[in-house]
Amino acid sequence: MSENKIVIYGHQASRASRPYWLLREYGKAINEDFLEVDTGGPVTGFNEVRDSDQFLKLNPYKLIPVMQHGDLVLYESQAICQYIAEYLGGPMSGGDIGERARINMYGLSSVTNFEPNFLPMVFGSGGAEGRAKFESNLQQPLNALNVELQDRDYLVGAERGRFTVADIMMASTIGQYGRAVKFDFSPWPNVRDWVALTTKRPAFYPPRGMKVKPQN
Ligand SMILES: N[C@@H](CCC(=O)N[C@@H](CS)C(=O)NCC(=O)O)C(=O)O
Repeated sequence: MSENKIVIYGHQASRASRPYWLLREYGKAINEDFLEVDTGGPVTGFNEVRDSDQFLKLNPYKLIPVMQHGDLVLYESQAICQYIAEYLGGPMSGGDIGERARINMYGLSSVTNFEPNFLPMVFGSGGAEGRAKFESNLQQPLNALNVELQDRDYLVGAERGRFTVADIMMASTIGQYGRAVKFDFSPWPNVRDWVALTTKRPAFYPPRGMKVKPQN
């Protein structure tokens, strides 16, 4: 990496987990290769960092994650993931304009087709009735993804595909939240297999000792 380390504002128990997962896939170590600024998170409670003038200058929307790399500042977790993959390159990034476009498509699909129904289940929104509604809303997108995955292991790349940042962006909602709520993927066997393949990767898990709760 350049002398300017990538700095991520955000906690592992937040959407910042997406760029952290990607950085671990690249073998990058926290504090050695990139920096985490612990803002707290929606599960653990936010700390004072997000209210600071410094943070609000970076992201007036006051949301995490935020990435700073030299003079570049980005918010939106999927845009941050795509920048990091472009910056670090290799097979996890798009090899040509078509692959880059498909990666962008999956970044958007993740947060439009899937997140609005998976994330509220994590928070138990609407109780049993809410859960039934979110599950019902997910039928069609999961049918579609099951078709897309019928001849491939990964979302982007020739033939059966290769693991890319697109899988991270999609599995961050479908796989991570789906597993958290014990979602039954069995009606969609191709999705079920892809969720298993992506979320069993060692880099999916924060390393032992990494902060997942605010420190007192
Ligand atoms: N679309 C944004 C969503 C960002 C977002 O809502 N982040 C949450 C934490 S995961 C947050 O900062 N919430 C604080 C709040 O709503 O006040 C992204 O993917 O980065």
